[in-house]
Amino acid sequence: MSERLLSEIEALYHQPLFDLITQSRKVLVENWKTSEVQLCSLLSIKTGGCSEDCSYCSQSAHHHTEIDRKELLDRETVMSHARQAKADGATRFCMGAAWKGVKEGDSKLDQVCEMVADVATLGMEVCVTLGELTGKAAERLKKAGVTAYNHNLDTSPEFYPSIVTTHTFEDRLRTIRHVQNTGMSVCCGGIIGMGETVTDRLRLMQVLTGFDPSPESVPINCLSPIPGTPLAEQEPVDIFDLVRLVATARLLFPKAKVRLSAGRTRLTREGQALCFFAGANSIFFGQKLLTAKNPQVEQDMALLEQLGIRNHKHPTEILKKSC
Ligand code: SAM
Ligand code: DTB
Ligand code: SF4
Repeated sequence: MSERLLSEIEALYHQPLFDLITQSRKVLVENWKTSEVQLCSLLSIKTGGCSEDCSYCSQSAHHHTEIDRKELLDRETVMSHARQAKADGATRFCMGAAWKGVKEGDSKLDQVCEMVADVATLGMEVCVTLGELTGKAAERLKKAGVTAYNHNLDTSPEFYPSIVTTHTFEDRLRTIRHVQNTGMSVCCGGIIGMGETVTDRLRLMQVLTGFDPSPESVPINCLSPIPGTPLAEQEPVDIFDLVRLVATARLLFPKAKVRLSAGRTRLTREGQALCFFAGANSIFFGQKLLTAKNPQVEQDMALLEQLGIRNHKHPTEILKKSC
């Protein structure tokens, strides 16, 4: 797939807001059930002590943050979280580890593969985010049952060196290519509110339009400012900037799940409703993300109910119906 022109993406993004969301709504309606969003559950399977210096992240060993470091969870603990997530309605279970990455031959990769195989028996989509992968590590994860690998580019190639210096944008792209080569789906998006410009946000979108295949999901995170990180004092993102980006992502990636990810605690109910109207069709639910707060489950359920939005059908329910 060749990248869309930046000028085309800018023209979409900068049109009058109601014209933009009228278009993005149409694309959402044509491709998705607008009365459903996917509920995803997130679990940090290894927390803190990461060698990388990502300036937004609570888990970097370069910053002095107040998180409880935790070594890799055991299989049983992960499985009990996954069972609970399924019982709570999640159709996707995402496991995240604070690692620079994993290689074949690492015992930690063997352990994650066992967790993945366990969770896959529950019939949920299984997503992992473990940092850099070699081609062989990606193959092992695919064989173990991973359905999607999350590896965000986070921002534009130009702004990336201002937020991370221990690895490069090109390193991130290499991992994504390894994942694509296995046939695993790619979940790739970014963070807004780190001090980047609108052009940086749209350059990220532009890079994503060059992916072949197109990303299966595009998480849009609003920075969750973490005390002790260099970005602790960043101002919240303007809601209309977020809505514009969600709508633009919907137009560029009609078949992707556009996931309203971190930072929802700083959004109003009305703001979130507008994001769903404009094209978002997935959220992380549960009271914690990896380390940061997420809205209370009851609040999320009440909001979805008020909007008349249901959970995506569980994959096993769809199977039962078609048998
Ligand atoms: N270590 C792996 C990696 O870097 O890909 C996986 C875990 S990392 C925490 C996953 C993603 O969470 C990051 O790429 C970033 O997009 C998002 N993230 C981390 N901290 C965040 C924060 N404070 N606010 C918003 N998003 C954040
Ligand atoms: C993604 O794009 N957002 C999620 C998931 N993929 C792994 C992570 C959000 C992390 C927010 C900060 C924290 O919890 O520490
Ligand atoms: Fe480590 Fe990932 Fe956090 Fe960067 S975003 S510091 S790689 S856990």
